[in-house]
Amino acid sequence: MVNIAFTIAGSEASGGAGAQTDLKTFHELGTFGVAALTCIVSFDPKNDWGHRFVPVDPQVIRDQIEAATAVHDIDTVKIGMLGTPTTIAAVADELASRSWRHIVLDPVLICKGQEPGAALDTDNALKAQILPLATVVTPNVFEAGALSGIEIETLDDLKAAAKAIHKLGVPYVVAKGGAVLPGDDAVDVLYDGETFTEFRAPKVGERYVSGAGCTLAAAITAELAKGASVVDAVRVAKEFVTHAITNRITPHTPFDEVYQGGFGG
Ligand code: PXL
Repeated sequence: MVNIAFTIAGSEASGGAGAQTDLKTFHELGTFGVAALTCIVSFDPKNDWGHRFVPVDPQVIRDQIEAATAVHDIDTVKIGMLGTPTTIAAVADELASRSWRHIVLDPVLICKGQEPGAALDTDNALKAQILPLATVVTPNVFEAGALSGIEIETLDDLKAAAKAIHKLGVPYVVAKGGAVLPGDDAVDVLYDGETFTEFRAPKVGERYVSGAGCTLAAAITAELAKGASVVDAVRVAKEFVTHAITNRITPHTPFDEVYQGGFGG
């Protein structure tokens, strides 16, 4: 039997992030990938690769979630970019009307190309309506700072932020130091309300890599769909994203893109 992994996320047409990345990750980790699209992001080569962003009609998002969950037995879902308060309200309603074993939230807060005012509305809606439904949340340093109100410069700050986000009602917080915190290793921490588990890997390369956050959260989702515990899912996901970063491609953009292929050898 193949396990189903579901993502509710945006399309990023170049294949480096979003639903495209989630599906590749789901497939590489041996699950059957299913996706409902929330928005369409198209990088603009004529405007410094800025994000052109088009939301999908909320009823169409609802229809996709209805279709996916009617076709399959799905108990594990990843939430990626939602993008607008209207989208967030629709997705929150659809999530709340079904039962899930795990909801993995990658709290994508800022999409370049959105107006700051609109983005603030979106951040607040995500925190109020989606975060309380999540069982696992995977903020990076910026998102952990925004969700907790804590300024993060060190690993201890990151741990304090993870504790604060746990207090907001999320059972498992995966706070990602990634390449941002000082030191030779990319360090992520899992906090489950009692214990911190650290996951380390040597930092890779100098250039920014798109899609690492999506890949980590998607890999956690795939492992949970297969029945792993959260700590084991995060351990495999950290190995998986390190592999995808190491094997990245260098396209025409000023940043590289993760490549998930060949993980199993
Ligand atoms: O990596 C964040 C992200 C998530 N989802 C979509 C994106 C991006 C960044 O470009 O476009 C659809």
